[in-house]
Amino acid sequence: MVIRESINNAYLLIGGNEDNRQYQLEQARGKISILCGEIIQQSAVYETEPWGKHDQPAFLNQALLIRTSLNARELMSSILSIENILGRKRTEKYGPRKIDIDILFYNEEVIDLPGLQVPHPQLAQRRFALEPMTEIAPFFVHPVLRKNMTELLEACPDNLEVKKIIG
Ligand code: PH2
Ligand code: MG
Ligand code: MG
Repeated sequence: MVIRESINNAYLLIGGNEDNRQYQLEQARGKISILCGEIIQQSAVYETEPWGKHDQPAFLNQALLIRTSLNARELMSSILSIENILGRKRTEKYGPRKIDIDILFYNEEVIDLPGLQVPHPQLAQRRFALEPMTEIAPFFVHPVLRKNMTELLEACPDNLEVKKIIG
């Protein structure tokens, strides 16, 4: 019997603003590639002004495209365990964190379950997510909003600073 694993594309956004931010992202990429799936594409790392709660350090953010045989729930639970392994403490909403891994898109699927909403419901309001997404997938169309990343970025009302880190 031949069992074929399904292949799925997921766009993730990783980020954090505590301790050594580059090191946390590096650790996250390592664990993601082992526990979730191969990283096919990655954006530059961006330093981004904190969104939602201003009195905290700037974040680093990066978008990834992974190829995964996990379904969306399995992917979410692997992500939660990676966040735990990397020492994420869940405290205040929008507050500081060592590492956050969000599923932005899972194929072109629309998923609305407790604790698992895909596409990420606030993507269009967040320049810190749209800039890195536009870098790696400018023509990827949002399955609900029916606009691509370039169009969403152009229309994004968020003007918090997002700058590419060189080197
Ligand atoms: N994540 C948040 C809240 N605010 N701001 C930036 N710049 N980057 C983030 O990743 C971020 C945030 C909650 O998940
Ligand atoms: Mg988040
Ligand atoms: Mg999260």
